[in-house]
Amino acid sequence: MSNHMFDAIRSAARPEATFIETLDGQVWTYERMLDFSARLAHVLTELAVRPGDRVAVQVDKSPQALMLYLACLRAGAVYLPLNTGYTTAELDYFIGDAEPRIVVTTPAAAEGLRAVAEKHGARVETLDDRGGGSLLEGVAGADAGFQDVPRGPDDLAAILYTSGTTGRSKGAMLTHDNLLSNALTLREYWRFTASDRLIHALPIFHTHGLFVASNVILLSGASMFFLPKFDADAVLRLMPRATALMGVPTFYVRLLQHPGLTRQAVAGMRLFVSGSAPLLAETHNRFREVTGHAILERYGMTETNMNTSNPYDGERIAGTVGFPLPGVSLRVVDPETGVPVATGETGMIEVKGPNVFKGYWRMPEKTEAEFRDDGFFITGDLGMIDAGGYVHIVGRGKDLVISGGYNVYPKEVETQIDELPGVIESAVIGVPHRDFGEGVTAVVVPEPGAALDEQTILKALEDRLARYKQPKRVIFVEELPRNTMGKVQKNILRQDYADLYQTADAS
Ligand code: MCA
Ligand code: AMP
Repeated sequence: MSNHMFDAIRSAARPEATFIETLDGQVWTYERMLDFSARLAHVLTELAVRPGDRVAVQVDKSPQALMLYLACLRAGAVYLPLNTGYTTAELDYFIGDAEPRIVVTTPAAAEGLRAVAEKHGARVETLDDRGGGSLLEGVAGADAGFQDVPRGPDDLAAILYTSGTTGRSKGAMLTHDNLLSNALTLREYWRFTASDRLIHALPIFHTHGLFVASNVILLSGASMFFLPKFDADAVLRLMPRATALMGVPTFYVRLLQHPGLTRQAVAGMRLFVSGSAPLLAETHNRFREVTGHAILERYGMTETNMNTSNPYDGERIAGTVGFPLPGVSLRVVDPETGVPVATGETGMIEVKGPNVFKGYWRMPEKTEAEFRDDGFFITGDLGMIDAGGYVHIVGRGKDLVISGGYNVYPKEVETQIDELPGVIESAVIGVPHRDFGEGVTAVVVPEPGAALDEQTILKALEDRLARYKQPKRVIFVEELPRNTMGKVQKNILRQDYADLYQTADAS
Protein backbone atom coordinates (compact mmCIF):
# COMPACT_ATOMS: atom_id res chain seq x y z
CA MET A 1 0.00 0.00 0.00
CA SER A 2 1.13 3.50 -0.68
CA ASN A 3 1.07 6.58 1.54
CA HIS A 4 -2.06 8.27 0.18
CA MET A 5 -1.25 11.92 0.91
CA PHE A 6 2.50 11.91 0.74
CA ASP A 7 2.65 9.98 -2.55
CA ALA A 8 0.62 12.77 -4.14
CA ILE A 9 2.95 15.39 -2.66
CA ARG A 10 5.96 13.49 -3.91
CA SER A 11 4.62 13.20 -7.44
CA ALA A 12 4.01 16.95 -7.63
CA ALA A 13 7.50 17.79 -6.33
CA ARG A 14 10.10 18.97 -8.84
CA PRO A 15 13.34 18.47 -6.88
CA GLU A 16 15.19 21.58 -8.03
CA ALA A 17 12.20 23.96 -7.75
CA THR A 18 11.80 26.28 -4.76
CA PHE A 19 9.16 25.24 -2.26
CA ILE A 20 9.69 27.81 0.51
CA GLU A 21 11.46 31.15 0.81
CA THR A 22 11.60 32.95 4.12
CA LEU A 23 12.12 36.61 4.93
CA ASP A 24 15.50 35.80 6.49
CA GLY A 25 16.79 34.28 3.27
CA GLN A 26 16.22 30.54 3.74
CA VAL A 27 15.44 28.68 0.55
CA TRP A 28 13.91 25.22 0.68
CA THR A 29 13.80 23.37 -2.60
CA TYR A 30 11.47 20.42 -3.02
CA GLU A 31 14.52 18.20 -2.85
CA ARG A 32 15.42 19.65 0.55
CA MET A 33 11.83 19.18 1.69
CA LEU A 34 11.87 15.51 0.65
CA ASP A 35 15.22 14.93 2.29
CA PHE A 36 14.48 16.76 5.55
CA SER A 37 11.02 15.29 6.04
CA ALA A 38 12.42 11.79 5.47
CA ARG A 39 15.10 12.29 8.10
CA LEU A 40 12.62 13.80 10.51
CA ALA A 41 10.24 10.90 9.95
CA HIS A 42 13.13 8.65 10.89
CA VAL A 43 13.71 10.68 14.08
CA LEU A 44 10.04 10.30 14.98
CA THR A 45 10.28 6.56 14.55
CA GLU A 46 13.35 6.53 16.79
CA LEU A 47 11.27 8.36 19.39
CA ALA A 48 8.88 5.40 19.31
CA VAL A 49 6.19 7.20 17.33
CA ARG A 50 4.20 4.38 15.75
CA PRO A 51 1.56 4.55 12.99
CA GLY A 52 -1.60 6.07 14.44
CA ASP A 53 0.23 7.77 17.34
CA ARG A 54 -0.56 11.42 17.87
CA VAL A 55 2.19 14.04 17.71
CA ALA A 56 1.05 17.25 19.42
CA VAL A 57 2.80 20.39 18.23
CA GLN A 58 2.71 23.90 19.69
CA VAL A 59 5.57 25.80 18.07
CA ASP A 60 6.22 29.04 16.23
CA LYS A 61 5.84 29.06 12.49
CA SER A 62 8.94 28.00 10.56
CA PRO A 63 9.79 25.77 7.57
CA GLN A 64 10.96 23.13 10.05
CA ALA A 65 7.54 23.17 11.73
CA LEU A 66 5.94 22.46 8.37
CA MET A 67 8.47 19.65 7.83
CA LEU A 68 7.21 18.11 11.05
CA TYR A 69 3.71 17.93 9.57
CA LEU A 70 5.12 16.22 6.47
CA ALA A 71 7.26 13.88 8.58
CA CYS A 72 4.15 12.84 10.50
CA LEU A 73 2.37 12.03 7.24
CA ARG A 74 5.32 9.92 6.16
CA ALA A 75 5.65 8.14 9.50
CA GLY A 76 1.93 7.38 9.55
CA ALA A 77 1.50 9.51 12.68
CA VAL A 78 -1.44 11.79 13.39
CA TYR A 79 -0.42 15.45 13.38
CA LEU A 80 -2.05 17.50 16.11
CA PRO A 81 -1.27 21.21 15.77
CA LEU A 82 -2.10 23.55 18.64
CA ASN A 83 -2.60 27.32 18.58
CA THR A 84 0.51 29.01 20.01
CA GLY A 85 -1.79 31.18 22.11
CA TYR A 86 -3.14 28.29 24.21
CA THR A 87 -2.26 28.47 27.88
CA THR A 88 -0.93 25.54 29.89
CA ALA A 89 -4.39 25.10 31.39
CA GLU A 90 -5.87 24.72 27.91
CA LEU A 91 -3.08 22.36 26.82
CA ASP A 92 -3.72 20.08 29.76
CA TYR A 93 -7.09 19.19 28.28
CA PHE A 94 -5.86 18.65 24.71
CA ILE A 95 -2.93 16.48 25.79
CA GLY A 96 -5.09 14.47 28.19
CA ASP A 97 -7.72 13.91 25.54
CA ALA A 98 -5.48 13.11 22.58
CA GLU A 99 -2.82 11.17 24.50
CA PRO A 100 -0.01 12.01 22.09
CA ARG A 101 3.22 10.01 22.10
CA ILE A 102 5.22 13.25 22.05
CA VAL A 103 4.50 16.93 22.57
CA VAL A 104 6.69 19.27 20.55
CA THR A 105 6.97 22.73 22.04
CA THR A 106 9.30 25.74 22.05
CA PRO A 107 12.40 25.63 24.24
CA ALA A 108 10.93 28.53 26.25
CA ALA A 109 7.70 26.66 27.02
CA ALA A 110 9.23 23.21 27.57
CA GLU A 111 9.79 23.43 31.31
CA GLY A 112 6.29 24.73 31.98
CA LEU A 113 4.76 21.97 29.90
CA ARG A 114 6.80 19.01 31.09
CA ALA A 115 4.67 18.19 34.13
CA VAL A 116 1.46 18.34 32.11
CA ALA A 117 2.87 16.18 29.31
CA GLU A 118 4.34 13.61 31.66
CA LYS A 119 1.11 13.39 33.62
CA HIS A 120 -0.52 12.18 30.41
CA GLY A 121 2.34 9.87 29.43
CA ALA A 122 3.78 12.08 26.69
CA ARG A 123 7.41 12.96 26.15
CA VAL A 124 8.43 16.59 25.50
CA GLU A 125 10.62 17.58 22.55
CA THR A 126 11.50 21.09 21.44
CA LEU A 127 11.66 22.96 18.16
CA ASP A 128 12.46 26.64 17.78
CA ASP A 129 11.79 28.94 14.86
CA ARG A 130 15.47 29.07 13.84
CA GLY A 131 15.84 25.38 13.13
CA GLY A 132 17.06 24.34 16.60
CA GLY A 133 15.65 22.26 19.44
CA SER A 134 15.95 18.70 20.72
CA LEU A 135 13.70 17.24 18.04
CA LEU A 136 16.07 18.27 15.26
CA GLU A 137 19.27 17.15 16.92
CA GLY A 138 19.20 13.76 15.22
CA VAL A 139 18.08 15.00 11.80
CA ALA A 140 21.49 15.54 10.23
CA GLY A 141 22.66 12.04 11.13
CA ALA A 142 19.39 10.31 10.30
CA ASP A 143 18.83 8.10 7.29
CA ALA A 144 17.32 10.02 4.36
CA GLY A 145 16.14 6.78 2.77
CA PHE A 146 13.03 6.58 4.94
CA GLN A 147 10.40 4.12 3.74
CA ASP A 148 7.08 5.95 4.02
CA VAL A 149 4.64 4.09 6.22
CA PRO A 150 1.72 2.75 4.17
CA ARG A 151 -1.44 4.77 4.74
CA GLY A 152 -4.75 4.40 2.97
CA PRO A 153 -7.30 7.09 2.11
CA ASP A 154 -9.27 6.48 5.28
CA ASP A 155 -6.34 6.53 7.70
CA LEU A 156 -6.00 9.50 10.01
CA ALA A 157 -3.60 12.25 9.01
CA ALA A 158 -4.45 14.91 11.59
CA ILE A 159 -6.60 15.87 14.52
CA LEU A 160 -7.55 19.54 14.88
CA TYR A 161 -9.41 20.67 17.95
CA THR A 162 -12.43 22.89 17.57
CA SER A 163 -13.96 24.50 20.61
CA GLY A 164 -17.41 23.32 21.49
CA THR A 165 -20.60 25.26 21.99
CA THR A 166 -21.26 23.17 25.04
CA GLY A 167 -17.94 23.32 26.77
CA ARG A 168 -15.36 20.71 25.91
CA SER A 169 -13.30 21.01 22.73
CA LYS A 170 -13.66 18.26 20.19
CA GLY A 171 -10.87 16.76 18.11
CA ALA A 172 -11.87 16.64 14.44
CA MET A 173 -10.33 13.51 12.87
CA LEU A 174 -9.15 14.22 9.33
CA THR A 175 -8.09 11.44 7.02
CA HIS A 176 -5.48 11.37 4.29
CA ASP A 177 -8.22 11.56 1.69
CA ASN A 178 -10.04 14.43 3.43
CA LEU A 179 -6.87 16.47 2.96
CA LEU A 180 -5.87 15.20 -0.45
CA SER A 181 -9.26 15.37 -2.14
CA ASN A 182 -9.87 18.93 -0.94
CA ALA A 183 -6.44 20.25 -1.86
CA LEU A 184 -6.67 18.72 -5.35
CA THR A 185 -10.10 20.25 -5.84
CA LEU A 186 -8.89 23.68 -4.73
CA ARG A 187 -5.82 23.42 -6.93
CA GLU A 188 -8.02 22.95 -9.98
CA TYR A 189 -10.74 25.40 -8.95
CA TRP A 190 -8.31 28.20 -8.19
CA ARG A 191 -5.96 27.26 -11.08
CA PHE A 192 -2.79 26.77 -9.09
CA THR A 193 0.23 25.62 -11.12
CA ALA A 194 3.93 25.23 -10.56
CA SER A 195 4.38 28.88 -11.58
CA ASP A 196 2.51 30.18 -8.55
CA ARG A 197 4.17 31.97 -5.66
CA LEU A 198 1.89 32.30 -2.66
CA ILE A 199 2.37 34.81 0.15
CA HIS A 200 1.82 32.59 3.19
CA ALA A 201 1.17 34.83 6.19
CA LEU A 202 -1.32 32.64 8.08
CA PRO A 203 -0.55 30.55 11.14
CA ILE A 204 0.03 26.86 10.36
CA PHE A 205 -1.89 25.40 13.29
CA HIS A 206 -5.33 25.74 11.69
CA THR A 207 -6.96 24.47 8.51
CA HIS A 208 -6.55 27.67 6.53
CA GLY A 209 -2.76 28.03 6.77
CA LEU A 210 -1.90 24.34 7.11
CA PHE A 211 -4.19 22.59 4.67
CA VAL A 212 -5.70 25.16 2.33
CA ALA A 213 -2.52 27.16 1.79
CA SER A 214 0.31 24.66 2.28
CA ASN A 215 -1.29 21.56 0.76
CA VAL A 216 -2.45 23.42 -2.35
CA ILE A 217 1.07 24.74 -2.90
CA LEU A 218 2.62 21.30 -2.31
CA LEU A 219 0.24 19.59 -4.72
CA SER A 220 0.90 22.23 -7.38
CA GLY A 221 4.68 21.98 -7.04
CA ALA A 222 4.51 25.74 -6.51
CA SER A 223 6.38 27.95 -4.07
CA MET A 224 5.53 30.14 -1.14
CA PHE A 225 6.96 33.06 0.78
CA PHE A 226 6.67 31.87 4.35
CA LEU A 227 6.11 34.78 6.75
CA PRO A 228 6.22 34.21 10.52
CA LYS A 229 2.95 36.15 10.79
CA PHE A 230 0.86 38.69 8.91
CA ASP A 231 2.64 41.99 8.41
CA ALA A 232 1.17 44.40 5.84
CA ASP A 233 4.57 45.97 5.06
CA ALA A 234 6.17 42.59 4.34
CA VAL A 235 3.20 41.39 2.29
CA LEU A 236 3.34 44.50 0.12
CA ARG A 237 7.09 44.20 -0.30
CA LEU A 238 6.67 40.63 -1.57
CA MET A 239 3.76 41.30 -3.93
CA PRO A 240 5.86 42.17 -6.99
CA ARG A 241 7.36 38.65 -6.79
CA ALA A 242 4.15 36.82 -5.85
CA THR A 243 1.02 35.64 -7.62
CA ALA A 244 -1.45 34.86 -4.82
CA LEU A 245 -2.41 35.66 -1.24
CA MET A 246 -4.70 33.73 1.10
CA GLY A 247 -5.96 35.44 4.21
CA VAL A 248 -8.64 36.16 6.73
CA PRO A 249 -10.70 39.36 6.30
CA THR A 250 -8.47 41.22 8.80
CA PHE A 251 -5.58 40.89 6.29
CA TYR A 252 -7.60 42.79 3.70
CA VAL A 253 -8.85 45.39 6.17
CA ARG A 254 -5.24 46.07 7.18
CA LEU A 255 -3.93 46.10 3.60
CA LEU A 256 -6.56 48.68 2.71
CA GLN A 257 -5.24 50.94 5.45
CA HIS A 258 -1.75 50.78 3.93
CA PRO A 259 -0.76 53.55 1.52
CA GLY A 260 1.33 51.03 -0.44
CA LEU A 261 -1.74 49.15 -1.69
CA THR A 262 -2.18 50.36 -5.26
CA ARG A 263 -2.95 48.89 -8.67
CA GLN A 264 0.72 48.94 -9.45
CA ALA A 265 1.63 47.07 -6.27
CA VAL A 266 -0.65 44.16 -7.21
CA ALA A 267 0.15 44.14 -10.94
CA GLY A 268 1.73 40.66 -10.82
CA MET A 269 -0.90 39.11 -8.56
CA ARG A 270 -3.58 36.86 -10.03
CA LEU A 271 -5.57 35.81 -6.95
CA PHE A 272 -6.62 37.07 -3.52
CA VAL A 273 -8.55 34.53 -1.42
CA SER A 274 -10.44 35.29 1.79
CA GLY A 275 -12.05 32.96 4.29
CA SER A 276 -12.47 31.77 7.90
CA ALA A 277 -14.81 34.67 8.70
CA PRO A 278 -17.26 36.83 6.76
CA LEU A 279 -15.66 39.39 4.47
CA LEU A 280 -17.69 42.57 4.60
CA ALA A 281 -19.06 43.61 1.20
CA GLU A 282 -17.58 47.03 1.95
CA THR A 283 -14.06 45.51 2.21
CA HIS A 284 -14.61 43.53 -0.99
CA ASN A 285 -15.80 46.62 -2.86
CA ARG A 286 -13.06 48.92 -1.60
CA PHE A 287 -10.40 46.34 -2.46
CA ARG A 288 -11.76 46.13 -5.98
CA GLU A 289 -11.76 49.93 -6.30
CA VAL A 290 -8.18 50.25 -5.10
CA THR A 291 -6.61 47.22 -6.81
CA GLY A 292 -8.98 46.15 -9.58
CA HIS A 293 -9.13 42.66 -7.99
CA ALA A 294 -12.29 40.96 -6.76
CA ILE A 295 -11.31 39.01 -3.63
CA LEU A 296 -12.40 35.39 -3.99
CA GLU A 297 -14.31 34.37 -0.87
CA ARG A 298 -14.71 30.75 0.13
CA TYR A 299 -16.29 28.92 3.06
CA GLY A 300 -14.98 26.05 5.13
CA MET A 301 -14.68 24.50 8.55
CA THR A 302 -12.12 22.53 10.49
CA GLU A 303 -14.39 19.49 10.19
CA THR A 304 -14.87 19.76 6.45
CA ASN A 305 -11.96 21.63 4.92
CA MET A 306 -13.41 23.83 2.15
CA ASN A 307 -17.04 23.49 1.10
CA THR A 308 -17.80 26.35 -1.26
CA SER A 309 -15.96 28.93 -3.28
CA ASN A 310 -16.72 31.87 -5.49
CA PRO A 311 -15.78 31.07 -9.07
CA TYR A 312 -12.40 31.72 -10.62
CA ASP A 313 -13.78 32.91 -13.95
CA GLY A 314 -17.40 33.75 -13.22
CA GLU A 315 -18.64 36.61 -11.08
CA ARG A 316 -17.34 36.76 -7.51
CA ILE A 317 -20.23 38.21 -5.59
CA ALA A 318 -19.50 40.17 -2.41
CA GLY A 319 -21.26 38.83 0.65
CA THR A 320 -21.57 35.32 -0.82
CA VAL A 321 -19.32 32.28 -0.50
CA GLY A 322 -20.01 31.04 -4.02
CA PHE A 323 -20.88 27.52 -5.15
CA PRO A 324 -20.38 24.09 -3.60
CA LEU A 325 -16.98 22.80 -4.72
CA PRO A 326 -16.93 19.90 -7.19
CA GLY A 327 -17.63 16.68 -5.29
CA VAL A 328 -19.21 18.50 -2.33
CA SER A 329 -22.98 18.24 -1.84
CA LEU A 330 -24.49 21.14 0.05
CA ARG A 331 -28.08 21.64 1.09
CA VAL A 332 -29.98 24.13 3.23
CA VAL A 333 -32.59 22.53 5.46
CA ASP A 334 -35.10 23.25 8.14
CA PRO A 335 -32.99 22.65 11.27
CA GLU A 336 -35.81 20.80 13.05
CA THR A 337 -37.04 18.49 10.30
CA GLY A 338 -33.99 18.26 8.05
CA VAL A 339 -36.22 18.95 5.03
CA PRO A 340 -34.59 21.19 2.39
CA VAL A 341 -36.01 24.72 2.25
CA ALA A 342 -36.91 26.58 -0.95
CA THR A 343 -34.40 28.64 -2.92
CA GLY A 344 -33.87 31.98 -1.22
CA GLU A 345 -34.98 30.73 2.19
CA THR A 346 -32.75 30.50 5.20
CA GLY A 347 -31.95 27.25 6.98
CA MET A 348 -29.15 25.09 8.30
CA ILE A 349 -26.26 24.38 5.95
CA GLU A 350 -25.39 20.69 5.67
CA VAL A 351 -22.58 19.17 3.63
CA LYS A 352 -21.40 15.78 2.42
CA GLY A 353 -18.36 14.75 0.43
CA PRO A 354 -14.84 13.34 0.55
CA ASN A 355 -13.79 16.50 2.40
CA VAL A 356 -15.96 15.77 5.44
CA PHE A 357 -14.12 14.47 8.50
CA LYS A 358 -14.35 11.03 10.02
CA GLY A 359 -15.79 12.11 13.36
CA TYR A 360 -14.76 13.58 16.70
CA TRP A 361 -11.90 11.86 18.49
CA ARG A 362 -13.30 9.50 21.12
CA MET A 363 -16.71 11.21 21.05
CA PRO A 364 -19.02 8.84 19.13
CA GLU A 365 -22.20 10.41 20.56
CA LYS A 366 -21.16 13.93 19.57
CA THR A 367 -20.22 12.64 16.13
CA GLU A 368 -23.56 10.94 15.72
CA ALA A 369 -25.44 14.02 16.83
CA GLU A 370 -23.84 16.15 14.13
CA PHE A 371 -24.53 13.87 11.20
CA ARG A 372 -27.86 13.12 9.53
CA ASP A 373 -28.73 9.49 8.77
CA ASP A 374 -27.89 10.03 5.10
CA GLY A 375 -24.35 11.14 5.95
CA PHE A 376 -24.74 14.93 5.73
CA PHE A 377 -22.79 16.90 8.35
CA ILE A 378 -24.72 19.62 10.16
CA THR A 379 -22.43 22.66 10.02
CA GLY A 380 -24.17 24.91 12.55
CA ASP A 381 -24.07 27.75 9.98
CA LEU A 382 -27.28 29.30 8.75
CA GLY A 383 -27.39 29.95 5.06
CA MET A 384 -29.38 30.51 1.92
CA ILE A 385 -28.89 29.56 -1.72
CA ASP A 386 -29.99 32.28 -4.12
CA ALA A 387 -31.55 31.85 -7.56
CA GLY A 388 -28.12 31.96 -9.17
CA GLY A 389 -26.89 29.09 -6.97
CA TYR A 390 -24.61 31.24 -4.81
CA VAL A 391 -24.47 30.25 -1.14
CA HIS A 392 -24.88 33.03 1.42
CA ILE A 393 -23.96 32.59 5.08
CA VAL A 394 -26.61 34.56 6.88
CA GLY A 395 -25.87 33.74 10.49
CA ARG A 396 -24.85 31.07 12.92
CA GLY A 397 -27.02 28.48 14.54
CA LYS A 398 -24.12 27.97 16.95
CA ASP A 399 -23.12 30.51 19.57
CA LEU A 400 -19.76 31.47 18.14
CA VAL A 401 -17.65 34.61 17.81
CA ILE A 402 -15.03 34.84 15.06
CA SER A 403 -12.27 37.29 15.94
CA GLY A 404 -9.60 37.87 13.30
CA GLY A 405 -10.38 34.43 11.88
CA TYR A 406 -10.10 32.62 15.22
CA ASN A 407 -13.18 30.95 16.67
CA VAL A 408 -14.13 31.84 20.21
CA TYR A 409 -16.93 29.93 21.88
CA PRO A 410 -18.71 32.24 24.34
CA LYS A 411 -19.57 29.33 26.60
CA GLU A 412 -15.90 28.67 27.29
CA VAL A 413 -15.23 32.31 28.21
CA GLU A 414 -18.42 32.60 30.26
CA THR A 415 -17.49 29.49 32.24
CA GLN A 416 -14.17 31.06 33.21
CA ILE A 417 -15.71 34.43 34.12
CA ASP A 418 -18.54 32.85 36.13
CA GLU A 419 -15.99 31.08 38.32
CA LEU A 420 -14.43 34.38 39.43
CA PRO A 421 -15.30 35.64 42.91
CA GLY A 422 -17.92 38.38 42.88
CA VAL A 423 -19.48 37.33 39.56
CA ILE A 424 -23.09 36.19 39.47
CA GLU A 425 -23.21 35.47 35.75
CA SER A 426 -21.98 36.64 32.39
CA ALA A 427 -22.81 36.66 28.71
CA VAL A 428 -20.09 36.80 26.08
CA ILE A 429 -20.96 38.23 22.68
CA GLY A 430 -19.24 39.30 19.48
CA VAL A 431 -19.86 42.83 18.29
CA PRO A 432 -18.58 44.52 15.13
CA HIS A 433 -14.88 45.36 15.36
CA ARG A 434 -13.12 47.36 12.67
CA ASP A 435 -9.96 45.24 12.69
CA PHE A 436 -10.95 41.79 13.94
CA GLY A 437 -14.43 41.67 12.37
CA GLU A 438 -15.97 40.79 15.71
CA GLY A 439 -14.67 41.83 19.13
CA VAL A 440 -15.09 39.42 22.04
CA THR A 441 -17.10 41.32 24.66
CA ALA A 442 -18.15 40.22 28.13
CA VAL A 443 -21.28 41.49 29.81
CA VAL A 444 -21.02 40.69 33.51
CA VAL A 445 -23.49 40.79 36.40
CA PRO A 446 -21.50 41.38 39.63
CA GLU A 447 -22.68 40.51 43.11
CA PRO A 448 -23.97 43.63 44.84
CA GLY A 449 -21.06 45.47 46.46
CA ALA A 450 -18.40 43.25 44.83
CA ALA A 451 -15.13 45.08 44.19
CA LEU A 452 -14.92 44.10 40.54
CA ASP A 453 -13.67 46.13 37.65
CA GLU A 454 -12.69 45.43 34.05
CA GLN A 455 -8.99 45.02 34.86
CA THR A 456 -9.63 42.51 37.65
CA ILE A 457 -11.59 40.30 35.28
CA LEU A 458 -9.10 40.59 32.44
CA LYS A 459 -6.15 39.89 34.73
CA ALA A 460 -7.85 36.81 36.13
CA LEU A 461 -8.41 35.42 32.62
CA GLU A 462 -4.78 35.83 31.53
CA ASP A 463 -3.61 32.36 32.56
CA ARG A 464 -6.86 30.66 31.76
CA LEU A 465 -7.59 31.60 28.17
CA ALA A 466 -5.55 32.22 25.03
CA ARG A 467 -5.12 35.94 24.40
CA TYR A 468 -7.45 36.04 21.39
CA LYS A 469 -10.29 34.58 23.48
CA GLN A 470 -9.95 37.21 26.19
CA PRO A 471 -12.59 39.94 25.99
CA LYS A 472 -11.50 43.21 24.44
CA ARG A 473 -13.97 44.92 26.78
CA VAL A 474 -15.90 43.97 29.93
CA ILE A 475 -19.18 45.72 30.65
CA PHE A 476 -21.03 45.55 33.98
CA VAL A 477 -24.83 45.40 34.16
CA GLU A 478 -27.32 44.73 36.93
CA GLU A 479 -29.05 41.96 35.02
CA LEU A 480 -29.01 40.23 31.66
CA PRO A 481 -31.99 40.52 29.31
CA ARG A 482 -33.93 37.23 29.21
CA ASN A 483 -36.88 35.92 27.24
CA THR A 484 -39.91 34.29 28.81
CA MET A 485 -38.11 30.94 28.78
CA GLY A 486 -35.33 32.48 30.87
CA LYS A 487 -32.79 32.33 28.01
CA VAL A 488 -30.32 35.22 27.79
CA GLN A 489 -31.17 37.39 24.78
CA LYS A 490 -27.77 37.90 23.26
CA ASN A 491 -29.30 39.58 20.22
CA ILE A 492 -30.38 42.46 22.48
CA LEU A 493 -26.91 42.71 24.00
CA ARG A 494 -25.35 42.70 20.52
CA GLN A 495 -27.64 45.56 19.52
CA ASP A 496 -26.95 47.53 22.71
CA TYR A 497 -23.19 47.36 22.29
CA ALA A 498 -23.03 47.40 18.47
CA ASP A 499 -21.00 50.62 18.43
CA LEU A 500 -18.51 49.70 21.12
CA TYR A 501 -15.52 49.31 18.79
CA GLN A 502 -16.57 51.65 16.02
CA THR A 503 -14.92 54.81 17.30
CA ALA A 504 -11.39 55.68 16.19
CA ASP A 505 -9.81 55.02 19.60
CA ALA A 506 -11.64 51.73 20.27
CA SER A 507 -9.24 48.94 21.27
C1 MCA B 1 -4.09 38.73 17.84
N1 MCA B 1 -4.81 39.26 18.85
C2 MCA B 1 -6.08 38.98 18.66
C3 MCA B 1 -6.15 38.22 17.48
N2 MCA B 1 -4.89 38.08 17.00
N3 MCA B 1 -7.19 39.30 19.37
C4 MCA B 1 -8.35 38.85 18.91
N4 MCA B 1 -8.48 38.12 17.79
C5 MCA B 1 -7.39 37.78 17.06
N5 MCA B 1 -7.52 37.05 15.95
C6 MCA B 1 -4.37 40.07 19.97
C7 MCA B 1 -2.90 40.03 20.21
O1 MCA B 1 -2.64 39.02 21.18
C8 MCA B 1 -2.61 41.41 20.73
O2 MCA B 1 -2.97 41.52 22.06
C9 MCA B 1 -3.58 42.27 20.00
O3 MCA B 1 -4.65 41.40 19.62
C10 MCA B 1 -3.06 42.94 18.76
O4 MCA B 1 -2.20 42.06 18.11
P1 MCA B 1 -1.76 42.26 16.60
O5 MCA B 1 -0.28 42.31 16.56
O6 MCA B 1 -2.49 43.33 15.95
O7 MCA B 1 -2.30 40.91 16.03
P2 MCA B 1 -1.62 40.10 14.95
O8 MCA B 1 -0.51 39.32 15.52
O9 MCA B 1 -1.34 41.01 13.80
O10 MCA B 1 -2.75 39.05 14.56
C11 MCA B 1 -3.94 39.40 13.95
C12 MCA B 1 -4.20 38.43 12.81
C13 MCA B 1 -4.03 37.00 13.38
C14 MCA B 1 -3.19 38.65 11.70
C15 MCA B 1 -5.57 38.66 12.28
O11 MCA B 1 -4.94 36.82 14.44
C16 MCA B 1 -4.21 35.95 12.35
O12 MCA B 1 -3.27 35.62 11.62
N6 MCA B 1 -5.40 35.37 12.24
C17 MCA B 1 -5.66 34.27 11.35
C18 MCA B 1 -6.39 33.19 12.05
C19 MCA B 1 -6.59 31.97 11.18
O13 MCA B 1 -5.69 31.48 10.51
N7 MCA B 1 -7.81 31.42 11.15
C20 MCA B 1 -8.12 30.27 10.37
C21 MCA B 1 -8.78 29.20 11.22
P3 MCA B 1 -2.08 42.27 23.13
O14 MCA B 1 -1.25 43.25 22.37
O15 MCA B 1 -3.08 42.91 24.00
O16 MCA B 1 -1.35 41.16 23.76
S1 MCA B 1 -9.27 27.81 10.17
C22 MCA B 1 -10.88 28.24 9.85
O17 MCA B 1 -11.41 29.13 10.41
C23 MCA B 1 -11.70 27.55 8.80
C24 MCA B 1 -11.37 26.15 8.56
C25 MCA B 1 -11.60 28.32 7.51
O18 MCA B 1 -12.65 28.48 6.87
O19 MCA B 1 -10.50 28.75 7.17
P1 AMP C 1 -13.41 26.68 12.32
O1 AMP C 1 -14.16 26.00 13.40
O2 AMP C 1 -12.23 27.44 12.79
O3 AMP C 1 -13.11 25.70 11.29
O4 AMP C 1 -14.38 27.76 11.71
C1 AMP C 1 -15.40 27.41 10.84
C2 AMP C 1 -16.46 28.46 10.83
O5 AMP C 1 -15.94 29.68 10.30
C3 AMP C 1 -17.60 28.10 9.91
O6 AMP C 1 -18.49 27.19 10.52
C4 AMP C 1 -18.21 29.45 9.65
O7 AMP C 1 -19.05 29.84 10.72
C5 AMP C 1 -16.98 30.35 9.63
N1 AMP C 1 -16.54 30.71 8.27
C6 AMP C 1 -15.54 30.17 7.54
N2 AMP C 1 -15.44 30.79 6.34
C7 AMP C 1 -16.41 31.73 6.31
C8 AMP C 1 -16.82 32.71 5.37
N3 AMP C 1 -16.22 32.87 4.21
N4 AMP C 1 -17.88 33.49 5.70
C9 AMP C 1 -18.51 33.35 6.88
N5 AMP C 1 -18.16 32.47 7.82
C10 AMP C 1 -17.12 31.66 7.54
